[in-house]
Amino acid sequence: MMAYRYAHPDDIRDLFSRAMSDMYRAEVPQYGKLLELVGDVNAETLRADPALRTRLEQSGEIERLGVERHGAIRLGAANELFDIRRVFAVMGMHPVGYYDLSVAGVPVHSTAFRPIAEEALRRNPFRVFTSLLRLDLIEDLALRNEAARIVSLRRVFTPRVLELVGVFEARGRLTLSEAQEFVREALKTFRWQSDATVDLATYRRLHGAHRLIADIVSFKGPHINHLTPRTLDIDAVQAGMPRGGIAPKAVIEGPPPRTCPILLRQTSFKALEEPIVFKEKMGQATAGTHTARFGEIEQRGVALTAKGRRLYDELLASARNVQVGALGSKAFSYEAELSEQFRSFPDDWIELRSRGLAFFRYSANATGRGELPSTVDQLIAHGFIQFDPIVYEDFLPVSAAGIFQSNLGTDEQKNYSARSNQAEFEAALGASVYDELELYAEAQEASLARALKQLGFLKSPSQAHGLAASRL
Ligand code: OOG
Ligand code: NI
Repeated sequence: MMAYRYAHPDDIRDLFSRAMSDMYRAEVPQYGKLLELVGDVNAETLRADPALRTRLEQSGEIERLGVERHGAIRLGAANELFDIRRVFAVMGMHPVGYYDLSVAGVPVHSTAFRPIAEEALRRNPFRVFTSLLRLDLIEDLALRNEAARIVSLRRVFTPRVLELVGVFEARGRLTLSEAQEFVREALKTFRWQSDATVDLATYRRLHGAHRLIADIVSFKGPHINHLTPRTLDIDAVQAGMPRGGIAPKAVIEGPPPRTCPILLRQTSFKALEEPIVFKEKMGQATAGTHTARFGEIEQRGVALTAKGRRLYDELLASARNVQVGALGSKAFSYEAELSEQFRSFPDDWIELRSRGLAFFRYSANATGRGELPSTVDQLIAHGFIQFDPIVYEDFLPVSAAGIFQSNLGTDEQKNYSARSNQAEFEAALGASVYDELELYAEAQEASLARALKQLGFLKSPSQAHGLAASRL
């Protein structure tokens, strides 16, 4: 009998994210430049901060840093979202979180497909922010129906990739050669195709309703619109971008610079104006341009608990009373205001933990001294247990809206009054989304149980679980 070798989903994801990065580098040369800049800044940051290097080495984060990316796509119809979930599942990526962007004037709702298990995240944390157009937010009924009709006619997946997804679902895995073919075929969904499926007049009407609607509806597929590397020092990259001939957006989204990074800070460069060809009308194909694809970088910090997140949202909302124009007017006063507001957010790992604001990964430490004490706090104080920040693996809706907005190139603000509709999103998805806070809490508890067990402190993880719950 022939012996097959099978591909692990983590390996398929790794292969796919590298292939995607190569494709995007070829499509958007500025992305390649940005990767170089980020690589240089990361190397310099690690050189200048040996403590950070040690921490990243211990947590295994150092290996993932070089390959870490997130991308984003926008889908037009429920069946597309349903099938993309199946495609991502082959790569061990699952929907986490629900983001309602309509509150920020963007007519989509979204989730992030990403790995969930600690092992998988360490291997390659590739994530794709995936949005679904909310047709119900197109006010013009005729245009809404037209948009729905247009997207219903397209097929964004190749027949072969869906066949391979079927094989994966039936057999639970793919052989190595199937996996390679899967990556090649799946990539086609994300590529840039400059021939629009609509004529110029239709494009203009869609564009008039919202620029993003034109981007989603007018093309054959959901081209990847950015691919974001992770930097250890976003302020340095932001400062370095103009020197490399890249124009960044005015302000960095998210929290201000801090000693202990929290959540996520992001900045982007403006979308490219790209040549496209509209569908023929009366024998006449028209050339035009479309702006969709851009570049982004991010710096990730510790995941916050619900309590920490509430504080973050509150402080951010206060700072955002200073409205920054798309062209950067008032950028300085916004940054000053942001730093001022965030002075009340503890910037010290010990306090972040003791006040229950952030999630941490616990590990047993051989250097503890004396008798084993009986509470987690004492174990930490006596050096038996150490704690390290758990990286925030998700996204921030206010930041995402800021990124969307900056690429609209204007202060265009629409306010949709419709309520968020997670139930409808999940119905389209064909699954419920994971709750990111639960995932972080589980990772934290599991790490504590492991550490306690290693110290011989408790016999069973379930006892450790009780201790974790009662003493944290
Ligand atoms: C997605 C924007 C959200 C982020 O990093 O917050 C995003 C999009 O433009 O489609 O990628
Ligand atoms: Ni992004």
